[in-house]
Amino acid sequence: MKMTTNSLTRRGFIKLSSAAGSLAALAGGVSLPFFSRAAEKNDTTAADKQVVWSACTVNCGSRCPLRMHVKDGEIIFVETDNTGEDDYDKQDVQVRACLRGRSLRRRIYNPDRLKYPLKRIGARGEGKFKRISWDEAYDEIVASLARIRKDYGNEAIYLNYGTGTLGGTVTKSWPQGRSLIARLMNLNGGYLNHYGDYSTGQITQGLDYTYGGGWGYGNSFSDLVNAKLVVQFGNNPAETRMSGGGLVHHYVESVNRSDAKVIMIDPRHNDTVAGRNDQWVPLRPGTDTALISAIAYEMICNDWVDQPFLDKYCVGYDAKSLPASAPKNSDYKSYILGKGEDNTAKTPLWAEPICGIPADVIKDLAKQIGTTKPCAILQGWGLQRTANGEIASRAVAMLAILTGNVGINGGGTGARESDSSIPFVRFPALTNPVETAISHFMWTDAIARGTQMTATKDGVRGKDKLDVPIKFIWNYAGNCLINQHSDINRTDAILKNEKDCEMIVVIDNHMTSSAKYADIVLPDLTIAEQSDFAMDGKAANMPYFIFADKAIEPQFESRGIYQICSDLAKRLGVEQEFTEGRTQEGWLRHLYQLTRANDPMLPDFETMRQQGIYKRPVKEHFVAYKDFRKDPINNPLGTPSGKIEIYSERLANIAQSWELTEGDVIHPLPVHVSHAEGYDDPLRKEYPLQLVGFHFKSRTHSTYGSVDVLKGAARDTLWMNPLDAHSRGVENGDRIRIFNGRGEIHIEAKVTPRIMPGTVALSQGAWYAPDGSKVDQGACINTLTSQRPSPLAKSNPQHTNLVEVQALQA
Ligand SMILES: Nc1nc2c(c(=O)[nH]1)N[C@H]1C(S)=C(S)[C@@H](COP(=O)(O)OP(=O)(O)OC[C@H]3O[C@@H](n4cnc5c(=O)[nH]c(N)nc54)[C@H](O)[C@@H]3O)O[C@H]1N2
Ligand SMILES: Nc1nc2c(c(=O)[nH]1)N[C@H]1C(S)=C(S)[C@@H](COP(=O)(O)OP(=O)(O)OC[C@H]3O[C@@H](n4cnc5c(=O)[nH]c(N)nc54)[C@H](O)[C@@H]3O)O[C@H]1N2
Ligand code: SF4
Ligand SMILES: [Mo]
Repeated sequence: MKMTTNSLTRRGFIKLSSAAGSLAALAGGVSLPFFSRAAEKNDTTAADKQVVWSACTVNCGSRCPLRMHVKDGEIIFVETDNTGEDDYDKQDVQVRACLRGRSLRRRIYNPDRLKYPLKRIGARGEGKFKRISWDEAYDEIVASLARIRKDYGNEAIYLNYGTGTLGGTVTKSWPQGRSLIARLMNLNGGYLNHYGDYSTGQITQGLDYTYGGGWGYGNSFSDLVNAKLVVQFGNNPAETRMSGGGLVHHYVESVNRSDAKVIMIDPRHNDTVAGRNDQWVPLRPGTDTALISAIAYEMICNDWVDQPFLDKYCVGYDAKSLPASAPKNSDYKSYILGKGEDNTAKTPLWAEPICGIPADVIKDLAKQIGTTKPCAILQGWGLQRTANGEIASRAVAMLAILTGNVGINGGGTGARESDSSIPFVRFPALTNPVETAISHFMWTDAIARGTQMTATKDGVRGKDKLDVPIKFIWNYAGNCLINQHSDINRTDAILKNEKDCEMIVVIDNHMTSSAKYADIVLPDLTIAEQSDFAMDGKAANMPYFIFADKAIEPQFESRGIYQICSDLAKRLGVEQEFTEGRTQEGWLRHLYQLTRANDPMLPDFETMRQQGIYKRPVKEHFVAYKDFRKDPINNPLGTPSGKIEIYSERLANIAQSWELTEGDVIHPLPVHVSHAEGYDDPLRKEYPLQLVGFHFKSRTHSTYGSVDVLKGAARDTLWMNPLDAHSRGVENGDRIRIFNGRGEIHIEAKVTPRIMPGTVALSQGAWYAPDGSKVDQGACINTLTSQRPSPLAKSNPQHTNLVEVQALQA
């Protein structure tokens, strides 16, 4: 959309001409002059109408500005960014919201919206509540906190994972340790920490052992213009980074500009390859390590590996660079060639029956990857959200390492792409006096068997073992209490026992399945009912942030998180320490002032409020570990050796000292291992199909899941290959039951060749809707997933499941 009524300033921001209209003061905000082309057409008497910049702050990997058209105090429709020329080459791109953000109005005014504070009167999960006043709710919470602190201490208080509003600044829900709840609890003696997250628990640890620094970085998507070949493992930006000015936009524009061929390795023909002339290589879930080992075999045998790179930058490729502590023949090359402990050469014929990819296709992949330079190797986060995702994520990196593509333009590291954001001073959460931490995924265990959990068995950090179980849960902007955490029936049984976890407080906008398990429910404001900065606008070369202003008054009796925490702080005797005498608006101004002091290029607060979005194009592509590549002595990596660790001594030590569940493997090398509920688990006799989840365009996890038009636009179905469907008498559109030992779901089948035979796929995030006989008619995949943690990160293996499918009688 070209701007006609406003002039453009540098970077394509709208400068509002004074003649464009008068600024009408809103309570707590300033409305924008009316200039929308669409609205002009619809309504020429626009004096009573305002357009207010807001934002979509959910956890979808993007962040989008929304322009709320408000009439008589009601949002009547939603538009998105209309600034700039929308020209990629000029790095002046409109950050256009996806179908979800554009339907935010329907989420705000949804019949499921929470209206008043509630107190549970039925059993947990039953959804029976009575309306109470805010004062009553606060009294209950404060009394419970005091009792639990006295009886168990602060380590019994837990802040559950929740990303519903991670894009906010005041409203920021994730990381939990940086939320306002954390600030409040830090002023009240602290709480039990968690490390890791549901998104990246395994890769964060896996790639830390390879590249160091806690995280594996990749080149920016914009750098794909320099690539000659792009190889992606389970990466689906078309569905998981949907913002128009965000990452998928940079991906598409860059790939279109380069001559690079794209190869997608994924059990599903995902939306990123769909409709493009790309090569799809389907494989069995959880077998990427076998494929990669066989590609490595071909590359070694054909001399396609970059030996000088391996010698100079890496530890443990061959005997030359193996650490002194490592046993003989424990290097990667020996493992691949069959000279290691298992005496098995990882030939394409060895890999074929494991991953289900024909040996000649594997050979061809090896040739393409080994002989085309530069080659960008990328992974999404799907293959690491698995039973041994730590090893799988390290294996993908091996392809980039063997070919010497790390640290160069057009290359990559095997990690996911990096993005850039504009540094912003965050709301200070203060310091937690408690240092003990569990993995984000182990909280149900910490309720049920907390004092049995140890450092070497369960990954407890900061202490050898937990001293107390979890007794109090804060659940702010999260649906992980039920919907998004694995094995709903197990969670249900644990939470139903009110003697174990004694108090659950849910702060949300909607009556979610998690809210139904709360003892106290507090109705929060949506982003449209308050002002906040929306941060971390994700883009390759054009980071941005948004001023999300208050568009409408609070609905019903809902209160914002800042007010809720301030009110509770008052009752806890720490009001002054919590607020520091500032209102929410005061904090926004304060944080922005601190940010601007570090970054004087930013517009002043009022200008920012009016222009809504600030974009900052960056000229250079980001190349991960570029400095290390140039000079590894002076720019060492964060690993103990300062080099890329193919063989990790740290992992070798952990493998020897931790107590692992039978069948779990931690290994110093990225080797292929069997794991629970994999393709070779004997349990397949009973449950023969591998079930993977995926993140779906009609929702952000469960958020937006109750919006009717979105449900209609992209329906939940179980993807099944015709071979698997027809052998079970299932036709496209039939209703089916999916089940395993943990639960059962009823849903419609989508019979499609877009899925690997033997594998079925179900989108994650659908709203759990049990029908009284424990069958989930809502088709929430977590009815079927497992709480068995991954070996190293103790993280969620939610894409690793065995199931069976049967047709349901019509
Ligand atoms: N099986 C399976 N499970 C998964 C995954 C998977 O791939 N497969 N993915 C996992 C991943 S990667 C993640 S990140 C998690 C995500 O799990 P969650 O962080 O729980 O994400 P959502 O389901 O979107 O829940 C966010 C909640 O915040 C609420 N919310 C939205 N806006 C606001 C607001 O302004 N204020 C308040 N108070 N609440 C708000 C929403 O109503 C919703 O209840 O799920 C994990 N679960
Ligand atoms: N629309 C939308 N976008 C989102 C979200 C959302 O809920 N909705 N959630 C956001 C969040 S919090 C996150 S963490 C990211 C998640 O981003 P990802 O984790 O990358 O997304 P997924 O869809 O879980 O997985 C990506 C792909 O991996 C494939 N895959 C699964 N198992 C394997 C395997 O063993 N090997 C290989 N090679 N591929 C495999 C899946 O089929 C899928 O196509 O998405 C973000 N974006
Ligand atoms: S869900 Fe994500 S891509 Fe869609 S509008 Fe919201 S922030 Fe943008
Ligand atoms: Mo995530």
